[in-house]
Amino acid sequence: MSASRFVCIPVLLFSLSSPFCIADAMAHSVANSSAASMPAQANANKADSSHHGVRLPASFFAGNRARLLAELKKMGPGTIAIIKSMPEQHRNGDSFHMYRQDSDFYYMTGIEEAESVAILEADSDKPYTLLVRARDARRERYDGARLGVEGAIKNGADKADSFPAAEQTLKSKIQNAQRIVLVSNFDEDFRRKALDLIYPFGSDNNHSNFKKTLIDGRHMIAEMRVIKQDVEIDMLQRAVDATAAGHLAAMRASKHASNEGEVAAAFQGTVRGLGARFTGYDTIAGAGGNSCTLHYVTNDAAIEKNGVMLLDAGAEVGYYTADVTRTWPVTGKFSKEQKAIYELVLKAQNAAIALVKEGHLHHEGFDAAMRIMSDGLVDLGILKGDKDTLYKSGAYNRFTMHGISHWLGLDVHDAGDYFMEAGKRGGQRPLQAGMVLTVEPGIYIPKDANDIDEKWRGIGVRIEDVLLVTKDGNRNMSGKLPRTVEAIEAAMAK
Ligand SMILES: [Mn+2]
Repeated sequence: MSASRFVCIPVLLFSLSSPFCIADAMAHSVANSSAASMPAQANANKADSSHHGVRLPASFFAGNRARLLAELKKMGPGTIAIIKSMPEQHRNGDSFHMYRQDSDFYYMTGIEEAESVAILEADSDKPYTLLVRARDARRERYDGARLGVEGAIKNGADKADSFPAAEQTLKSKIQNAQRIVLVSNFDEDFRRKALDLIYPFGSDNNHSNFKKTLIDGRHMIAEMRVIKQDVEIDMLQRAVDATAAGHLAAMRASKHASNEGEVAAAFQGTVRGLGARFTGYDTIAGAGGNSCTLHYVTNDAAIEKNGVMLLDAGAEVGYYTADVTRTWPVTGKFSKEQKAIYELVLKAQNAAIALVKEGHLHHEGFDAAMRIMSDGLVDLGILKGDKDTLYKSGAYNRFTMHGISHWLGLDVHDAGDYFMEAGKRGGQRPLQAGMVLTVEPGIYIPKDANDIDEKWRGIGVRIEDVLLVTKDGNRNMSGKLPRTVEAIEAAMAK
């Protein structure tokens, strides 16, 4: 998915289960399988490519808590962290969106249940308290089993309480703390409640409550998440492999499909069958002119038979999401104009990928890609004038639109800074081994670009791969999925 300019950089620069713990059973399947070497082909042996129910091991979550606790200890005595789960989201009427845990909460706990609160106390030798929903036999017959206090302890908590009694636990932990690090990404009601407990409204004789320090902990966890651990990289590879199988299925389905929905369904059905309970973001399957709408997700228009198909879609496996885009001709054979645009985007992408190396800055790939696409658009006659002048003016941005890279992990636009010096923006962060990022340049000539030769209109091309920064360069985690004109035409001919 393309990051908006706003998210990543101004100056047009960057960018673009079961509720119960099955950790033990699944930990070994993650540890024992070399996910990286799994075949990505749609026709791969089902047993080899299935990711149903995979989970990170309990040691991963315990390790993350230990790292955060070490940070809390450095902040001084009486420091605690409070981390809140994702609230349930209404869809309509009495229907809810399928529940998906908050990424920060998951990273710290591995707990998938709603209405959960994790408390970490730096000064305690039993630092991890989990507050959970009470067991409820009737509700559990409807919605499935709940952890309860016993399940919370089994999942690594030192202490646990269930609501409503847990309200008092939360209150006393806050009362006894001097410094509270709060992480409540999306639960505004809880944030307000915590604030009321930390700084009670009204009078306080000795004002002792008002000496407490409240710290927003989101940035602390974000920085932990930027460098991926080996088990996370394995999980991301699983997500990418399922995604690659989905893209191949979609490419082949598009040859006989009459509607974009059939192409999106081929992707979604394939990855769901391989164990992806969710996609990491809404699938973008735009045919013809819809390829030029960056976040086109309605996917229900008729397919133009001689047009391109742009599919930007990523399976989420074990909470980690892929983010891959391919663009192909639905006929299976690129037209002259489609090929010209495609090869220009590919050249830009290859140049940017070559700059994904330790020590290089995040924005270098963007600069290289934009120069290539700007000059290439002049060569094709789409931009007219002097190459240097046009590049400096940013005229290409009308067709390239977005940044070309973002972090990837638990979130499609994953947590973490792109700039490291206060006041500086624009992707100055040096790349480090263990970072995972996308590289995704695109060129889009919309149908209403009436000043552009008609033969180019309605062609939108984005090519997006998932890159792991390694000690000696990078690994294209989605590199097995056809990417060149020849490889795509060959894959569609099968
Ligand atoms: Mn993306």
